[in-house]
Amino acid sequence: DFSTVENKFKHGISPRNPGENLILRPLSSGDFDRGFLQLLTQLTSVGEVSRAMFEDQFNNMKACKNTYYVTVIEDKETNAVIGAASLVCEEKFIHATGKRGRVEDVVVSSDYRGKQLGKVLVAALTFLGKHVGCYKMSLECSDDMVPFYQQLGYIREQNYMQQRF
Ligand code: 16G
Repeated sequence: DFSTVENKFKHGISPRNPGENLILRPLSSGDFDRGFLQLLTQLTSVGEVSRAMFEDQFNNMKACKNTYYVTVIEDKETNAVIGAASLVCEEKFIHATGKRGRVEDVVVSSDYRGKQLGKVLVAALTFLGKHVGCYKMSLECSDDMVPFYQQLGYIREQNYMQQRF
């Protein structure tokens, strides 16, 4: 029931109806051939990922019950994956053995920007996180993306720290 998030969109767009010929659905193993990895290169470095590596990782994630909700938008006309984002649910001891939800790897193909598709992806995953019982949702983003996430209910808080290897 996406009705609670549907008022955030213009022109009748919503997670249920992302646009003409577009569908929002979970990642499938066949998305290797629909340009899923090529799409991710628009976000960051993907590296050399063979079909076997992709399938292994797909199965690893699937084996982690209720943890990885990798979601894509497919253009049914071209059979291409043109948007993607993941909800990752992290199990905790705190918050009465609660779950923390993270929005990760949000990307919309350059040809499809300005159609509210990022919003569709993040709103759907935020809704899903709440629905599966996450006590909070969080994400990391660049300064220029702050207003985008604010409109979806995210509040800037604390510091993001990292160390790279
Ligand atoms: C952004 C992404 C994060 C992704 C990272 C990749 C969102 C909300 N944030 O921070 O999920 O993993 O970029 O960049 O999509 P990296 O390759 O520098 O880690």
